[in-house]
Amino acid sequence: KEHPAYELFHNHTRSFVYGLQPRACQGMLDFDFICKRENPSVAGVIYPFGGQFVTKMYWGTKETLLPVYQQVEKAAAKHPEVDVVVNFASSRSVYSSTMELLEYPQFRTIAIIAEGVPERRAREILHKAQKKGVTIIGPATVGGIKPGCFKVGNTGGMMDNIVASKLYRPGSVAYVSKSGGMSNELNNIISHTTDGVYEGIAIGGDRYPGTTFIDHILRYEADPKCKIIVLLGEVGGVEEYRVIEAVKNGQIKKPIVAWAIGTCASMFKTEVQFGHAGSMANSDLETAKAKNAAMKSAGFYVPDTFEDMPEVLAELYEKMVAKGELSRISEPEVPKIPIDYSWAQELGLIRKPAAFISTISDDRGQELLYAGMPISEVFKEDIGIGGVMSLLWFRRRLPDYASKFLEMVLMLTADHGPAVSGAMNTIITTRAGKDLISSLVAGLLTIGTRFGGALDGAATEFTTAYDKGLSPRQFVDTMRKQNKLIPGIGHRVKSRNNPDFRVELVKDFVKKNFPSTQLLDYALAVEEVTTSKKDNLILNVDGAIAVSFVDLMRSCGAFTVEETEDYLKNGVLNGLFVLGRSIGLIAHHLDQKRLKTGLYRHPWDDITYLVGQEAIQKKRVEISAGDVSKA
Ligand code: Q5B
Repeated sequence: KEHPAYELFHNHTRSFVYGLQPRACQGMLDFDFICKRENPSVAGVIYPFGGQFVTKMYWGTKETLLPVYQQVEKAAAKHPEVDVVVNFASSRSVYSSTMELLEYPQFRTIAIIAEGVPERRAREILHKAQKKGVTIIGPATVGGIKPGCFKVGNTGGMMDNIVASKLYRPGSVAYVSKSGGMSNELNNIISHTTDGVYEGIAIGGDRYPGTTFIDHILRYEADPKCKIIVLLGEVGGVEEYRVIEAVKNGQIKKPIVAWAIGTCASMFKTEVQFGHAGSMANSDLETAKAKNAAMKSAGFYVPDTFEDMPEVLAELYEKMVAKGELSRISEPEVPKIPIDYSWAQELGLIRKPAAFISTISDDRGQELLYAGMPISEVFKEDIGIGGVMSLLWFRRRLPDYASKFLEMVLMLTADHGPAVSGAMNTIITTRAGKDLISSLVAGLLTIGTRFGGALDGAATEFTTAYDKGLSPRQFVDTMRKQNKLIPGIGHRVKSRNNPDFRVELVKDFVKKNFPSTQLLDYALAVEEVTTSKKDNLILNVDGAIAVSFVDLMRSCGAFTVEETEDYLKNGVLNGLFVLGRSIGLIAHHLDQKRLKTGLYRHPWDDITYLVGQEAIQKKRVEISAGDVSKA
């Protein structure tokens, strides 16, 4: 359908958004949705710098995809119905992108949002646009809005604002202003004093806007659906006089309510540059005061102050209704605003059970918190890695000796040479060419009930026996009867004669610092029994740490009995070995890398091959049984 030239936007207008501006796109689609448009006003995004092909948006509450084009040519060819481009290109690239857009005759309106476009560039754009008959809105603008039809980019602000100003349906009052912020003010005033906004354009505050007041007011004059025009001018420039001229020569007959902002400029001793690049009076004619006076004498409805504008507008509207020049419209149902989940949550409108709960750390605020303790405090108080472990593992500060013990455990278990199971696995994995994490994990996965992972078992068995009142001998016998090895007892190389100094250090520290050492004493008494059988059945490093830790939890006053049981059940003690030994395993990985060792292959002579032995044995039995056929 052909649309008259005065109609820049209608409820089938289709546009491209130039630049990746998901919020603006979403705002436009939300506006379309509450206006009950049949199709979205944004046909696609043009973004020359990405390889993205679609961007996800909402249409109402459903998700939809917007195509992203890298070339204008492709976008234009794919969507010949698009005649509006909202150009979000930066001030650096807006010139080249707009000049390129102007090469495509299908684009009839281009809104340029960028601020700081060099004036010479703006004039070149304007020159070319005029030659091609293209309407430019901007630069340095939010754009404009046509209620019920189309919204340029971020015009109108948030959706609740748009609904409050009834911009989801057309009224009869069309306005033109320079500032986007002030156009929000006008939306509000017009919606409260008349039947609402028919169209609003913010031409931008630069000295050389692509279109000026008169361009839009002439369109409004030609458009029969616009009944009242509002002009919000300002100090600087002479564009208001062109409107005055058009009123005087009869080109514009519709009533204009007008005000030029900046009347306070006369209060200053020197000439004042207001917010916009063009808002400075270079002569008396350009002052807001002179403009207001000239507009008033030309028959515009000019209030005494801007604050009086709503009253003047309301009076005019009521008068026109009374005269039958305007009829009141029946209000459609206020549309429900699709509201983003995160925004609704921020407003406290919705609640949802969280899928995850965390009670140990929080990175949402300004400062990271460990169990409520700001990270800066962690360092100020120099709580060390033991202090950090007590916060994160146990959600509380433990006494200093407890933090020290945690650190001691990490230091003692950090490594036990390359020959132990975990280190071997890490080394072999590294030599197979794997990365640090894979090599570390290969080593860690070796930790189990026999190697390094006997702490939890030791804590459980020793504690249960102790709490049951079993004597060390009874405990050892019970375990033997059950055919169970005692976790925490025994070592492949350490023995009574070759004591493990790590265990000696633990014993020494615990005896000196812990309020109670009942479990450790009990375990040492068990060791007396087991070593009497075999020299290497000592209380090993896993066992010594485990029983000492139970002593700590039971006697330091920071844990209840239930908490102690829960932590032990949940495997905290093996966690100590895993954490400590990670240090060593990483060291072995780095060591092998440093040495540039090659792929490891185990020597044949270190493996006993029994392949085929069973089959030969079976044959021998058959032959001796007389089955000659099988011989
Ligand atoms: N017998 C550690 O065994 C080892 C007995 C036992 C009662 C026991 C063994 C064991 C429990 C698990 C444990 C942690 C496999 C060890 C660690 C970290 C490490 C490692 C490193 C590091 C050693 C000989 C005779 C048999 C057995 C009896 C053995 N253990 N009786 N309770 N616990 N311990 N693991 O020397 O009558 O002859 O049949 O499983 O606590 O992993 O440095 O290498 O920092 O990396 O091979 O320190 O004790 O002894 O199995 O030949 O048994 O003693 O029943 O009796 P062995 P076996 P019998 S610390």
